[in-house]
Amino acid sequence: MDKCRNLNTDLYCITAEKFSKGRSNVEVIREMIDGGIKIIQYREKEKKMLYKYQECLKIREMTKKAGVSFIINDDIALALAIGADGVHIGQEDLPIEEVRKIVGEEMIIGLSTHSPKEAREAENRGADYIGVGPIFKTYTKEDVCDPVGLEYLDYVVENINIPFVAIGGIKEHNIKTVSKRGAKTICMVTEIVGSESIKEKIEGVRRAIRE
Ligand code: TZP
Ligand code: MG
Repeated sequence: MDKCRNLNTDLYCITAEKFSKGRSNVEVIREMIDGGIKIIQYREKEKKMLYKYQECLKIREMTKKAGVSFIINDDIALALAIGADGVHIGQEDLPIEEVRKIVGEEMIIGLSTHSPKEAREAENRGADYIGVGPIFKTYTKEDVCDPVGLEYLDYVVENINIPFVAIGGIKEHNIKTVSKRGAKTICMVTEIVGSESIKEKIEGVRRAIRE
């Protein structure tokens, strides 16, 4: 089966328990799955490893049953330990070739990129998909760079031949700006996890893309 099949989707959701209105990641992910989300990334920077491992084991079971791809941010060991579908790394993590040696060919590797040069390198060096952003200003990520703007997205749409996800400050009210420029898969953190009803928000966002 094509390991990247679930990147062929409209929304890619990422966890952030501190913005989840008191709900656990397991509860949030249950709602995402019920809302029809096909790819989910676990991104928790401040939790202890044992807690993350235990939480991710549960999420792995839920996502597997539902046919949802489960990606772990940053932590290759955690991704391997729980049998994730993929790992998402940044520009300052291990070189992608080293990550590939560790995780093998079957695991998805996603890489965050912020410029045309980084996007071309990611493609040449074996990333399965890239993150493109932050498109707009975001307060969710702490060490984030300035917004890269829509011009970088235009570059990727025109020139890059692996799947990509647009990310950063994307909300229901501005998602159409991003989708109409050619981003097929859009990543959102707080807009989804911080909404009162995750299912209704997903429906609203999907409506906004279609309008
Ligand atoms: N990488 C680039 S921007 C970002 C990440 C993880 C955070 C995006 O969060 P939000 O809440 O969708 O702006
Ligand atoms: Mg990272």
